[in-house]
Order: sequence, then C-alpha cells, then structure tokens
Amino acid sequence: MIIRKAEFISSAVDPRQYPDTSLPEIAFAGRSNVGKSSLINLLMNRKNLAKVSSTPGKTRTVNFFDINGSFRIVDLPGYGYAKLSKAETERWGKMMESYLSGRENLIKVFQLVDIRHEPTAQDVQMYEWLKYYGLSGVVIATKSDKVSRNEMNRNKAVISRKLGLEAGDRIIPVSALKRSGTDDVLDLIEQLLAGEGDGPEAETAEENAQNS
Ligand SMILES: Nc1nc2c(ncn2[C@@H]2O[C@H](COP(=O)(O)OP(=O)(O)OP(=O)(O)O)[C@@H](O)[C@H]2O)c(=O)[nH]1
Ligand SMILES: [Mg+2]
Repeated sequence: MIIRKAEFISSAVDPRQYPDTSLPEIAFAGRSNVGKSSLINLLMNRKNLAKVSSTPGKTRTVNFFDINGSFRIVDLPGYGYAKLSKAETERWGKMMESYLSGRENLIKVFQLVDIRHEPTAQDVQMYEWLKYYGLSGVVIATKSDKVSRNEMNRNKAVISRKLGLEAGDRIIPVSALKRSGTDDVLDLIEQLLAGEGDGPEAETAEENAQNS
C-alpha cells in the first residue's frame, strides 16, 4: 500500500465528536507506552502525526487519522498507566466502551503488546473485549529491537498462548526503532480493507472506478 496522504482529523472523548461513518476504521489498542502512536507514525512515514512520549499516558483521547481519503486509523488511549486516578480509569473505560461497542465502520482493532513481556492481566482483558465485539485476531508485538531472534520466537509463543490466539490469527513483530515490520502491517491492512469491500457496495465502488 502506498500512503499518499495521512492527515489528523479529530480527537474525541465522546461519540458526538467522532467523524462520520463513511470510511472503514482500523484502531490501535494497547497498554500505555507500548508504542501505538510510534507505530502509526512509522506506518504513515510521518514523524509527528500521532503524538509520542516517553511518559506513559500521552494519548488520552480517541484520535482519528484519514489515510489516502479511503480509510481511517484510530489511535486509542492506552491503559495500565500507574498514575491514573480512579476517575480517569472510569473515563477511559467509558471512552473505550462507547467506541468499541457502537462503531459500525470499525473493522478491526490491532492489539499491541510489548514483545519483551508476558501480556498483563489488562492486556488479556482488553483482548477478551475485542473477541467479544468480534474485532480480535491481530496482535502486534512492539519493540522487537529489544530482543534477540530466539527470544522473539519464544515470546511470540507466550503472547499467543496467554491471549488465546486461534488458527488464522496473526501476531506481527514490529520495531519503530529499526523501522521493521511495517510492510507486514500495511499488507494486512490492505487485505482487511479489500475483504471489507466484499458484497454489493464493493461492486458499486468498482463500477464507479470503471466509469470514471
Ligand atoms: N526501542 C523501541 N522504543 C519504542 C518503540 N516504539 C515506541 N517506542 C518508545 O516507547 C515510548 C512510548 O511510545 P508511544 O508511541 O508514545 O506509546 P503509546 O502506546 O502511544 O502510549 P500512550 O499514548 O501513553 O498510550 C516512546 O519513548 C517511544 O520512543 C520500538 O519499536 N522500539
Ligand atoms: Mg499514544
């Protein structure tokens, strides 16, 4: 996939602030500091599209990005941030729940986990949530520059077992530092978007393309 355009659209805390549902969306979820925003910048080949910080809790809202005018990437606020107050945790839960449960144009949520560590209880809970909403199946293991190839394979197996991945599910190692893994993620996004196009709407889109 060639990224011709990647543009920030809006930040939302509430469904009323979401953009319209005309484009399919793929969201990135994961623990705070796992590297969601870094990966989005890497995929889009842009330094500061999504805000990155070494301090956990940088992304506090649901952030929408328009890609090529044909789909959206959604940067979700991280969880498991130690300093989060009870009120903030509740706010996070509400924000996530309303996005995950009610977003008709959301086709997949990529779950990011740190390749160095066994998934936390919250990672497992998040992934269960995605399963419940039919949005699971893609796990991205970040910071692969921090482990050897042997460790990578071993840790992938641990992550896979702990999250309960099934046949056909994917686990993709990436490194924002070494800029690796992006082609795999972009190819997968392309496949997901193509699959989304099955059915009558895709035919219409194809016809439109042929007619133009
Ligand atoms: N070594 C290494 N560091 C990374 C990688 N990806 C991200 N980081 C670093 O991890 C820190 C957190 O990255 P972010 O992209 O802001 O993480 P996030 O998941 O968006 O965090 P929140 O917005 O708090 O939810 C930053 O200091 C990044 O530079 C990676 O692949 N390798
Ligand atoms: Mg972030």
